[in-house]
Amino acid sequence: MSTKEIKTACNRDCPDACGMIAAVEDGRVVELKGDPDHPVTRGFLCYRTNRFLKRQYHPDRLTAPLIREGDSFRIASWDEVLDRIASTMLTVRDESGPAAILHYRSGGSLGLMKHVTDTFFERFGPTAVKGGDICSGAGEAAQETDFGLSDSNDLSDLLNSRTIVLWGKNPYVSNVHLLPVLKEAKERGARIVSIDPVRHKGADLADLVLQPRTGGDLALALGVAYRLFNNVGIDPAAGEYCDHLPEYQRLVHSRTLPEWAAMADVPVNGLEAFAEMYADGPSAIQIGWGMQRRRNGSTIVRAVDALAAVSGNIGVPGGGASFYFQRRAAFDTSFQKGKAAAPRLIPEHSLGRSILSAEPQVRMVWVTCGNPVATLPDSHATGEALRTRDLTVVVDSFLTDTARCADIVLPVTTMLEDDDLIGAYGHHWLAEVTPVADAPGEVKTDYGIVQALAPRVGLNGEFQEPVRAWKERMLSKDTLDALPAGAVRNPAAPRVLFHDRKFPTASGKVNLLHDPDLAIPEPPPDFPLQLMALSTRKAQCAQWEGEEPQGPIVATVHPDSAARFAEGDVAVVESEIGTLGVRLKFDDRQRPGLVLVDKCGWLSSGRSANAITPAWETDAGGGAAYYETPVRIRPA
Ligand SMILES: Nc1nc2c(c(=O)[nH]1)N[C@H]1C(S)=C(S)[C@@H](COP(=O)(O)OP(=O)(O)OC[C@H]3O[C@@H](n4cnc5c(=O)[nH]c(N)nc54)[C@H](O)[C@@H]3O)O[C@H]1N2
Ligand SMILES: Nc1nc2c(c(=O)[nH]1)N[C@H]1C(S)=C(S)[C@@H](COP(=O)(O)OP(=O)(O)OC[C@H]3O[C@@H](n4cnc5c(=O)[nH]c(N)nc54)[C@H](O)[C@@H]3O)O[C@H]1N2
Ligand code: SF4
Ligand SMILES: [Mo]
Repeated sequence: MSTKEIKTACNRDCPDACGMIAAVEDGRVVELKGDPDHPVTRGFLCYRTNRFLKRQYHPDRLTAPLIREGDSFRIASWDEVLDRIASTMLTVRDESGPAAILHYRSGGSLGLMKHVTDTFFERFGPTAVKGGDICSGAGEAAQETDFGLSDSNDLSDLLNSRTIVLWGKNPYVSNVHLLPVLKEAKERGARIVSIDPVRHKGADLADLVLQPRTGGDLALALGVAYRLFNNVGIDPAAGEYCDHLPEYQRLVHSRTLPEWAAMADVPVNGLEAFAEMYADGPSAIQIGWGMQRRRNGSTIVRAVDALAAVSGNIGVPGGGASFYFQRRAAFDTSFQKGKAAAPRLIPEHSLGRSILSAEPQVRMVWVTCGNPVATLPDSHATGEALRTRDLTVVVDSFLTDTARCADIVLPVTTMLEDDDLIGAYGHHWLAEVTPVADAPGEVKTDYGIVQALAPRVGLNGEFQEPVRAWKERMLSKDTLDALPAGAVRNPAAPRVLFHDRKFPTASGKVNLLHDPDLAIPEPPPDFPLQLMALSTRKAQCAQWEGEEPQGPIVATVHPDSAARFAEGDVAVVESEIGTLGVRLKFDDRQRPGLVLVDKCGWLSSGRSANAITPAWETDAGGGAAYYETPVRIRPA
């Protein structure tokens, strides 16, 4: 049998947006490799996508629509499910208005064609959509407030840095294609600083490691700025491109350096060493996504931004405060208005409770590219909310925790069967997702589902166009024609962001943080520990490759945090909203006070940290303060 190699791209919720090469035999992918010609992928894939074929050809894959019958599902025809969905959509719109329908989309695929599903609900309603963003909302809000937008210097510009700060970022797990760039920068003499309350492998790369208390980064950033003001000095030109410099300076001097270090719970000489390395620039800060998932998360990112700005590290090669790459910047999605058009927004961080208490009622929910029962805070409330609507439709390729709460489950393609375009949030390259595998059974793409549903609810025309027409609407023809040969760098993306020191803020200058709430949230005395459910290299959020682990989830703690227990004990981690069975693992390199588990375990396997994670919001941007969950450990 002849094997064909076809280029495609990974569409998963990951900063790297890898170029892939699929070896295909008779419509079946037999091997997936990293594209050696993709400048960021460099020929390798991550742990989870190296094992994607297990998922692709898993016997549990959904291949036909399912409809609820009592406590279980039966297989149904597309006609039956689409007729039922269409009739509910029309009735609910008629009786209660389109705000009674919620279209919820998460990051199962970052493909641009997923915007067409949004557009379908916008044209039909507009319906309600999610408000805020649990993943990166707090950090994006911070950067938009400070700089007017959130974007980055070119990824390769890190090779111009003398100092690179991994501030709350674990590239070995969540951003593996940053590693070759960091290693090359090190070979060229750059020093790396890692700042993370959690000790992880990223520390192995670092010349300096600080483990501040969680949320203490605000004090740490202000302490470093203190040292700059009092020693080497800040950028003499900072006043020309920064607003609120005098107020910021007063803020920085409102505590002494030892006081800032104590607030952050780092040694004074550690803070000083960090400040010295940072001052010896150009210095680039890689702001991780983790530390903004806190109640003071947006303020932390604002403090880091301000430090980068006053030290002269914004708008220069080798500098920057990189939180995000504008992955949609090359695409024209003006055919939809998004949140601006929605009649109401249901906050994502508290989706379940917000649906349950919404007035007027949310009667129908459509979930696509997401598994919110496993991945949003307060799993039980999310499940109850979905189970108690007139109609809940879930579009997925597996019977996830969320799909189990649906009335109708629609089987959808995987990334190897989809036809789409992507940008990246970890670099500036664009790529095309090519259908390299035949879709099994009656599986459709998200767009195929919209195409079949549209005529049933009176929407025609644009939703009958071929995928290519949407792609042409979104991307210039030149770029589109170049993509089959491999990734293309977004021609409009900056090499050095803000190189002219002009910022799209109201005044055209950086808006320096100057009046923050300095309080660092503390756990209450009866729940003295903090649960942090963090990314694992073995899973993409709640998508485990191969088999999902079974048995109690492993909780890693400093031995002092579980003094009454022995390593390997089964215990119960308890928060104010629930309990989670765990197996304890001791690690004395971790900070006492933290309980570390893998994120997005399944509720149905008893491994969901989100079952005990309350729905707390970040200080801006509608993020979820996942990592602040106060807990205690008790015997099982
Ligand atoms: N293997 C794998 N890769 C993934 C994912 C996955 O599930 N698995 N998920 C993807 C997704 S959805 C996203 S959004 C991205 C980003 O995914 P994340 O895993 O969220 O990204 P990180 O930037 O590594 O942020 C996590 C780090 O933040 C640290 N952190 C938490 N609180 C604090 C704090 O208060 N201060 C400091 N300094 N650090 C703190 C944590 O200890 C951890 O090391 O990665 C994607 N990549
Ligand atoms: N406690 C805790 N919880 C967390 C986090 C944490 O750090 N701690 N991280 C959070 C973060 S950063 C994020 S981004 C969220 C992620 O939350 P989700 O986006 O809900 O995460 P996934 O488990 O990846 O769910 C995506 C689903 O989409 C499906 N899918 C894949 N491709 C397609 C497609 O083309 N079409 C359709 N319709 N479906 C598709 C997959 O099968 C999968 O079930 O989780 C969050 N949850
Ligand atoms: S999940 Fe991320 S690192 Fe893994 S193959 Fe996809 S884009 Fe690359
Ligand atoms: Mo995310």
